[in-house]
Amino acid sequence: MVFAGAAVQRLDSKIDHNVTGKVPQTRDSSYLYVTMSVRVAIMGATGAVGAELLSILAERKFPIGSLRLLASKRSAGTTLEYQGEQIKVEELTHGSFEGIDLVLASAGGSISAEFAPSAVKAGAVVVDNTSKFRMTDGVPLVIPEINANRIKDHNGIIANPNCSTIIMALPVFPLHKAFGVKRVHACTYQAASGAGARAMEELKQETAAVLEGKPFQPTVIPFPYAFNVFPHNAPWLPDLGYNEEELKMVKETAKIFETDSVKVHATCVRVPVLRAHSEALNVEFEREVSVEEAMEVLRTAPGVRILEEPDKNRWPMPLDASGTDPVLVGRMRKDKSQKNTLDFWVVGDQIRKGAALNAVQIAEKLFV
Ligand code: NAP
Ligand code: 2RA
Repeated sequence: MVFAGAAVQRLDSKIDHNVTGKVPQTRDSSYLYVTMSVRVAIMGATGAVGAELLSILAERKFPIGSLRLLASKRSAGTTLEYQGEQIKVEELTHGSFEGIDLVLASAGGSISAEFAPSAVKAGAVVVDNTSKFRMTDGVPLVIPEINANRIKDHNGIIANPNCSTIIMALPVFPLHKAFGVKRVHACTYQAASGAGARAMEELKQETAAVLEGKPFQPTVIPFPYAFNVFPHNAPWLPDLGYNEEELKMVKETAKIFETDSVKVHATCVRVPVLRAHSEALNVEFEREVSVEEAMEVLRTAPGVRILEEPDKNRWPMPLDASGTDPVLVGRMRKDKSQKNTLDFWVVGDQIRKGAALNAVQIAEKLFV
């Protein structure tokens, strides 16, 4: 009790931006106060995921002992607010990780490739939001509600799955455990924010320009985006016929579920929504499963919330999920074209559960 009070006092006190020395690794309760102070660095702090990491760390009262905000040279010297304090953004360098316990990385795959090894060398654990290490052997790919047990296998890096994978896997995994899933066919409806903060801004500006009848030259998204949809802008892989976003859903699901028996096929599409991805999931089971049985499982599935008012034809929408934690599920029905198959609709805030929240949940398992 006394130690919990000390931790609260510590959280409420000024952030020490220059903490040195190592956090004791012991879990002895006499060290609780110190152990709960984690020296955190955010790589990509000025981005869409970075901003959400800051909110979620504060919201969930993550026990921060010091906080270092890292971004490119472009942002160095600007400030970001954390719990009422203005913190200066620093340029990311290989020396940025001295005295850091936890790195939350969201500056892009090539940046993680270059800098995560330096962070690990400096003694930090990296929770990586990029795709760089997701399929690397020895790097756990974790959705805490599904495979938190894998966190302990890390060698310094733990990967966050792709947002579309997380949003699909959260409801599908408990259904798989209960009834055995043979195949998932996913069609995604992905928001602009999945392509970063600049894509969100561009969609707003382009929409305004189109409404005003003005010409608009996009610089982030390579297609007309306002009032349009297009197959996901991730690189197209002609030999496979998939794009990289679709392939991530296929491969990452197998790694997280630890089986190749659940076949995944995906068509990923970008829609002019600012935030939160939607997915239509068509799920074939090993046996006949009723809507009632499946909904019963999902009612208690961690990280999942059923949201529907069938009498009003009202189902989950991106605006329902935006800024919230759970993956919303609704509109489940039998697929009458194929036996043992249910079809349903899921929506999740991909910057939160698809990225920042999932990363902070992993960090909580490591440090709190
Ligand atoms: P974003 O909004 O474009 O932000 C990118 C961040 O990376 C910015 O802070 C940027 O800093 C920083 N950065 C870029 N180049 C850098 C460099 N050379 N050195 C240091 N920092 C650099 O992108 P995001 O949407 O947050 O995504 C970040 C990562 O998370 C990506 O790998 C993405 O695939 C992954 N992810 C995103 C989502 C999502 O929903 N957005 C979901 C899951 C995973 P400056 O401001 O200085 O340029
Ligand atoms: C998207 N894969 O394009 C990204 C988010 N991680 O939505």
